[in-house]
Amino acid sequence: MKKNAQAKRPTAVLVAVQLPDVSDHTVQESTAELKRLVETLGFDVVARVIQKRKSVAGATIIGEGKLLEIAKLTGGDGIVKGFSKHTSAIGVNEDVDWTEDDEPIQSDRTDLNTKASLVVFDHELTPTQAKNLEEALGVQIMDRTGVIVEIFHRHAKTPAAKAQVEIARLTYMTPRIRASTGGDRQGGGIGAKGAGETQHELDRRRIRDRIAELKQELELIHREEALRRERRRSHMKVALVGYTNAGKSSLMRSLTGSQVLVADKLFATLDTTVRSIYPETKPKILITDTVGFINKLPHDLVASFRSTLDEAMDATLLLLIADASDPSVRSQIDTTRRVLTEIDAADHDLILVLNKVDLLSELDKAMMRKEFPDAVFLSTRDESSVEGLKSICISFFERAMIDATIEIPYSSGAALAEAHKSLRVLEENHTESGITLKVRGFPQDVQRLKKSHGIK
Ligand SMILES: Nc1nc2c(ncn2[C@@H]2O[C@H](COP(=O)(O)OP(=O)(O)OP(=O)(O)O)[C@@H](O)[C@H]2O)c(=O)[nH]1
Ligand SMILES: [Mg+2]
Repeated sequence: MKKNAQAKRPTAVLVAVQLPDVSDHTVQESTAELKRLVETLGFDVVARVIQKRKSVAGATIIGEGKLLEIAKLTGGDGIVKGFSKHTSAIGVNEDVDWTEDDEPIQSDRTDLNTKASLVVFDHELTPTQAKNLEEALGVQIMDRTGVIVEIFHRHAKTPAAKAQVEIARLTYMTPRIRASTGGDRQGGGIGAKGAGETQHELDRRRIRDRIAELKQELELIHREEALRRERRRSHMKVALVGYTNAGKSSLMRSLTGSQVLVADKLFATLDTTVRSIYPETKPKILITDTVGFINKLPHDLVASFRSTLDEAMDATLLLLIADASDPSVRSQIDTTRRVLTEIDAADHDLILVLNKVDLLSELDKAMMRKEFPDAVFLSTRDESSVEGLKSICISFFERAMIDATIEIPYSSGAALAEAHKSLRVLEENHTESGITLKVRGFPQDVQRLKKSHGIK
């Protein structure tokens, strides 16, 4: 039953160009990740094509021979119409090195009778390249960015995430409108102007207006979020950051007992969730789950998700979660650190958490412990290891706390309520003039309480 359902999944072919400065390992890692991205979109990947070339310029990115080979998998004729006649018009880069390596296509499935309905390139395609490839291969063409944008589009749940993704999607689509509409008007010739041109302009203006509208909507949402953040202002905030699928949401579940979405998909989480650690501590430790990172994350998406990450940047402590069982764990950690630098969070206190150790052999575990002596090793499926991490977080905050004595007059009920909220009250003594509290908390919180209520 299940097998049948799987057989019905549409199929896709992956294509990557290996540039001279890119190692075999990197290109394998990148296409393996692209495979997971494409699978997240619901496709079975049936073949992987890697071609060594000097550049990704040129009308079709890959050489003519390889294009013909791929066309056999998709049912296309492998020919870009008008290719020889209009080379300059369709943007062939004359300097391209057409030398092809003759490695056969790596097929992930022996049965290639069904034609693939999608070809995905591990590079950003120019609109013209995408159009040429679509013509030659006769099926839908996507690039890495397009795949990620589509996954984000499908997974966005909250109004903020939806608006952010829509902006990224429209920004991605705008330059591509002309190329695809142009394809429908082949008779008019490439670059011809006329009624169609006005339509493009109209479409583009509509998109620009829609983007402006969405940005306004987002602005409002962000203001509300900033207010909410302000209300729960706390120095005991921990943000879970890391590569997509590392297990951030699973850890969020085990640390807080909340039911956030966990899924074996890339970019399952697009919305920031904040919950307090369970059982609750005094003051409360808040945990934030965030959107995952990925290598080569398109710039527009990074920009649109920056605001989502504000919540994380607001945290005092970052837990960098990485999947210890993934062969590319090192580059995942590097990517995460790089993104943290980009969003000015590189100097936050950070603990490296290597997750999914249940999938490691004893030998691998020992080797990784040697390589990452400061990391916390755990499995979100092992309660005791999660408890260990919880204690590490609690003692991290305890170290920064001080003990203080505060005298609150009976007239200041608000101050008493705030003390109970933001500090740990160790002792409460009622005297003639008021209440004397012995508290433990962050120096900043003690100061703020005293200052805002004018008390000693
Ligand atoms: N074997 C094993 N699998 C785990 C562990 N922790 C999480 N997983 C699985 O890893 C997959 C991804 O988990 P998530 O918690 O959704 O990962 P995430 O980091 O939130 O991913 P995104 O939201 O996509 O960025 C799920 O299938 C989890 O069940 C673990 O300790 N061991
Ligand atoms: Mg998640």
